[in-house]
Amino acid sequence: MNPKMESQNDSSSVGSKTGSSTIRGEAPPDRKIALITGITGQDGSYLTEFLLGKGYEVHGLIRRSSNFNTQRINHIYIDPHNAHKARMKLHYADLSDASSLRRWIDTIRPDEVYNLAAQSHVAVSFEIPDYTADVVATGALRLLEAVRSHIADTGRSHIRYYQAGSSEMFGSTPPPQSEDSPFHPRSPYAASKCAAHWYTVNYREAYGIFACNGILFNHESPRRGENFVTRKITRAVGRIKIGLQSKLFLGNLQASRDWGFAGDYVEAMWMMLQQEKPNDYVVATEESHTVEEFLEAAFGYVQLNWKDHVVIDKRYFRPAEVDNLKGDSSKARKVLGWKPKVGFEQLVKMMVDEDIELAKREKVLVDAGYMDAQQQP
Ligand code: NDP
Ligand code: GDR
Repeated sequence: MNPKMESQNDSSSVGSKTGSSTIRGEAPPDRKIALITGITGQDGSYLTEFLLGKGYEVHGLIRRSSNFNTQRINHIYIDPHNAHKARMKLHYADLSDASSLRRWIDTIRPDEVYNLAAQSHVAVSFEIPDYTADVVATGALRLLEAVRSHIADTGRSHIRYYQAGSSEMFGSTPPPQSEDSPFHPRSPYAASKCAAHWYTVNYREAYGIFACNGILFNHESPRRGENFVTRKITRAVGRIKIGLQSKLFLGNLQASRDWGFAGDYVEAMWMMLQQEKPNDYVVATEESHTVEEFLEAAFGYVQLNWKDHVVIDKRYFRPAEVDNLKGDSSKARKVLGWKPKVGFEQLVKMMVDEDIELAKREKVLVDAGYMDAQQQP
């Protein structure tokens, strides 16, 4: 256990007062305040770093879990007992609990709200469709409604809202996909993201809320969840190279994705909320590669042949697949001035390098008898 997080996890909120007082009253008046749902996820951690770098105070909503779920943000966590130094603050809430969302918006009084929380795994959404819809679709609606009613009660109409939309919404629509391409979702996750997209458009049109949809294509990093295909591959490459594993079980290798770097993509989220008018934007590298090409790049980088290690396992095929995603992000490039800095090869190398280091640390634990080498991610 990280002792720093113990004090965070044993209280209902960190570094903040509940009740009638507001957190805004404690912050310098010129400091912007952001509220992030999904702060413990891949994007939440990069966005928090980015906003702290811009001088923001960042509040994250975390959900209760039986194990600590803050690994991705531990390195930027400052104990709330050092309240004047801690500009990232965490609070318990859940997208399935409307009361918690409204309460924290009233207490934090944010300038910007980023809704990144989701059951974000496409294959898992076929296993738990009802829950996925509740968090991804209705969760977004609950948060929008909390923002709307907060504005109605306080008059704080300058508040801005970002919705984490996905290229999965395009589903079987052929590439290149832009803001004008029709949605044809192929999973409960994607259908739920479509609902969240249209709730966001509706709250913008109906109530004049500054609400934006970012339609982001796949973005990865060394912090990517270990059961998404890129990280699953780079984790395996690291462990195979260090001698902790020999086989990698995968599903469909022919699917093609437009893979970018998460650190680049969170900047686009922020840029959307700095515009004069709210709008929806596709964010993508405009380059697509198959899973097989990712395998070639990742194994090839450390002089391994993926064909010696990969075993096709039917359990990783989905009931409906999205075959080919390749974005057209010309609107984001023109209007926001955004463009990706990290290319495909660089992304693969970054992820493999980090996962080799991680495997080396695992090897020390295995050799000392503290870990079973069979414990594969
Ligand atoms: P992750 O799966 O890494 O993170 C998801 C976050 O949501 C975690 O912090 C998770 O908490 C939180 N969460 C899950 N369920 C709930 C809930 N019921 N209430 C509150 N929080 C919850 O996703 P990413 O960071 O990769 O993605 C961020 C967002 O962007 C997601 O909405 C995703 O669907 C979307 N997206 C992602 C893309 C990508 O390529 N990464 C592309 C397009 C869209 P915990 O840590 O406790 O699990
Ligand atoms: P995706 O990402 O579904 O695009 O959703 P994922 O990495 O899970 O799959 C990409 C492609 O790889 C194929 N695949 C496998 N996928 C996984 N997870 N595990 C395997 O073993 C495997 N073998 C082959 C898949 O079939 C698929 O075609 C991600 C998530 O981050 C979403 O939240 C986000 O909205 C979209 O990207 C854009």
